Amino acid sequence: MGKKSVEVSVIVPVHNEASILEKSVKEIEKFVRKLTDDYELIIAEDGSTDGSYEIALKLAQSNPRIKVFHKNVRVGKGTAIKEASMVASGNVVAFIDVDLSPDPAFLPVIIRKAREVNGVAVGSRLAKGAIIRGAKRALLSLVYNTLVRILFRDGISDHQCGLKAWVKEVNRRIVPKTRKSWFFWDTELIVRSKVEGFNVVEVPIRWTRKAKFGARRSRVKIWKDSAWMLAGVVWLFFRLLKEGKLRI
Ligand SMILES: Nc1nc2c(ncn2[C@@H]2O[C@H](COP(=O)(O)OP(=O)(O)O)[C@@H](O)[C@H]2O)c(=O)[nH]1
Ligand SMILES: [Mg+2]
Repeated sequence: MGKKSVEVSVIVPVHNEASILEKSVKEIEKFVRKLTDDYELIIAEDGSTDGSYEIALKLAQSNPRIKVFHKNVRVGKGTAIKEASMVASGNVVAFIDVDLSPDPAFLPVIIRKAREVNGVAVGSRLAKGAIIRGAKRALLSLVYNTLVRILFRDGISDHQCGLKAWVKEVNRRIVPKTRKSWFFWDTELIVRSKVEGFNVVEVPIRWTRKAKFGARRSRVKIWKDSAWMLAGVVWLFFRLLKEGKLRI
């Protein structure tokens, strides 16, 4: 059953984002169209209790390029993106956080880069000009990224940025292998792509400290999610050793 492919699939992960969803999607589309008209935009929404799903459906009705991937129960950002990727038909698949903390002007940049290196392009906030959030998260993030870089030698300084893109081959070969969800998923995608021999490159992006569409609370629970991410790192390390993909 051949599925007609599009140039670009853009996934937007959403959990309780009713106040910004519509504005954000319009903004994202504006930047995708700078690249191509042959796109699909997949709103990957789960577990929202604020009407985000209904807004997503309304958007999809008004534009056949918009699709909705919905679950009643919250499954986490990672699983949402993974499962949306598996139904995406783009030659390049990208995702961007709906709060547009990553400047959407970099969406075309990141997509072009993934295509250019025929692998994964990872937005980076640690580059010059980027702004990082509050001190506590900045520190945790530094520790986390350093740990991952030492263990997996992937050369990536920011694993958690909400703007990434990868080519179809990565989508076919690596995405289905990912097992971990929530906020660790990105790291697993990067590390697995790298150990399988794909190019993974960082692209410096602009990051706004405040969510662009009005201050809103982060969906990240800092201690709980950090603990999960750390557990994820340990899990992935032993998992890759067992798979014979990592040498120590
Ligand atoms: N589908 C889905 N999206 C989520 C979930 N948790 C967070 N997100 C989305 O992931 C993105 C990043 O979340 P955010 O709260 O901005 O994280 P932060 O910027 O790292 O503080 C946003 O687009 C959220 O709506 C989830 O459980 N499911
Ligand atoms: Mg955010």
